Amino acid sequence: MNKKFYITTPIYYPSANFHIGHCYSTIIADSIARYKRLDGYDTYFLTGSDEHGQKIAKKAEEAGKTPQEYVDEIVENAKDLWKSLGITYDRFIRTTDADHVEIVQKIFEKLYDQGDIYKGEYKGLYCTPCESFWTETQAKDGLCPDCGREVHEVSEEAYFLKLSKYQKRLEDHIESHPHFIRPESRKNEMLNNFIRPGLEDLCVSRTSFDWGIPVTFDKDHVVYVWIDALSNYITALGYGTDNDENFRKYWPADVHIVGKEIVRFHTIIWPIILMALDLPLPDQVFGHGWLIIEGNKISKSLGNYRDPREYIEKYSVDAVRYFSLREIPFGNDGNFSEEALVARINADLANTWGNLVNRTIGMANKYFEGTIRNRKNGEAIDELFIESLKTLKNKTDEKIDDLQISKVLEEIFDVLRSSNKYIDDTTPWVLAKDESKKERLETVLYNLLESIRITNILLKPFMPESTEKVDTYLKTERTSFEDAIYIDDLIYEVTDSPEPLFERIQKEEN
Ligand code: ME8
Repeated sequence: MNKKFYITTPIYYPSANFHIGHCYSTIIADSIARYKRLDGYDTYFLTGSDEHGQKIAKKAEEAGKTPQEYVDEIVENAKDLWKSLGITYDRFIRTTDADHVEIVQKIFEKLYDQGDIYKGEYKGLYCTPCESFWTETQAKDGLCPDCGREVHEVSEEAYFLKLSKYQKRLEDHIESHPHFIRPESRKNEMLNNFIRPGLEDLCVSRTSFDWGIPVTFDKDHVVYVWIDALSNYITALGYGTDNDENFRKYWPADVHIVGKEIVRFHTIIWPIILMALDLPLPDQVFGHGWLIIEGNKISKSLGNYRDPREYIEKYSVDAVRYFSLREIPFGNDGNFSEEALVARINADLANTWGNLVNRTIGMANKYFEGTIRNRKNGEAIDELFIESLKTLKNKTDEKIDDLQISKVLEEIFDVLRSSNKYIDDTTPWVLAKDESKKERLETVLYNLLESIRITNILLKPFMPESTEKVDTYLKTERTSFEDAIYIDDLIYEVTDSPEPLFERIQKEEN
């Protein structure tokens, strides 16, 4: 049986249309899912929307809609966005889906029945835009540490989850599973800033609004945010239902991809809910950094962004995907700007990849009418080059498993760059002038086509549209992941009319 791979993104709040920050996490998760799928893993990729809560109810009211109407529209828009980005999710879970609601209610009941949830009184500081509760020390000067806006004091009857009971077990788990929280810096932050100082029990129900999943045994309460939201990772797979085949197959998750601000919830609350349910913990939670625009996090509450479709329409889906995957070392914060996007397109996609593909196919047509065989007229310079093709897949596998996404692309683009250098060093146009060098020339072009074929296979998860184009240029059938090896006896009959793979983008006149 194939090995399984289960990857998730956060489920985003449909309080406004999704922006390039949401695209960032989703493109990365999609690319990893595609890579694993192509590499033979039985893969499940989950994304979705986190639809309940006071903030969404308020937004709906402002818009003169019911909460359900409001989120329906945003979710439709999000699904359309994911389609235009080529996102290949297996399920888009909505926390308003009937199966999710039913199982969250069961989970809540179970935790209550076994004494992990109890009734008490909640007093605290609350940031409405962020839907976060804070302690006095966290909300310095009465301001939300995430968005900087004012928090206000609230007090109401509420149910609580006993985080404290599981503190020691959680600490042991994190210490004995060094990859559970990544990157390393976030692991230390969780341990030192949150877990070791002592976990306070968590408020898991509210009575001050009703846009949420009702608590079955106490009708004034709705389940408050995290039990509802985090459970999506198992309810989506049919946990707790008769139809739990996916759950048995895919759980525990191999990786939850999340932004750094919600690592805390995924590495403290989520594992504790799972421990209380007696379920295995996810293998890894990766907290990535933020895309920053002009010094600020791109965010729905700040509204400092444009519709991502504008960039897709202007520069192509693969350009947006490539930029998201390549520009920022995964884990760090990084700037998003149109200028940086254009610089990436020009330097990597047009000048390096596109140029190699179009130059090589042009020469194959010019010197051999498009048909290239390996004449095995090798020279010393070929050895290192061919070696780099042979070892590329091992390197990308390793980097994918380590979730170093930008490094995967760096490895592939290193080979593309050295392929261009191989052209400059072997000077095919000089070989072409000498009839006795014809076999050497054909061998050089063969090696270049092998480089284009192998890199193209490995680029498929990241840039599905352009790699499909290159397949039609090369017209080879050896395009599966298993074929990402140097093969020495193919016969290429390449297209005689390749469009430029990527056009260089000229600076816009102001
Ligand atoms: O937190 N840069 O939803 P949310 C990079 N519903 N990533 C960004 C980003 C940015 N500027 N802005 C958003 C929630 N993201 C909860 C999650 S999960 C069980 C519940 C991405 O709509 C990033 O993945 O606020 C971040 O964690 C997520 O969107 C937050 O989305």
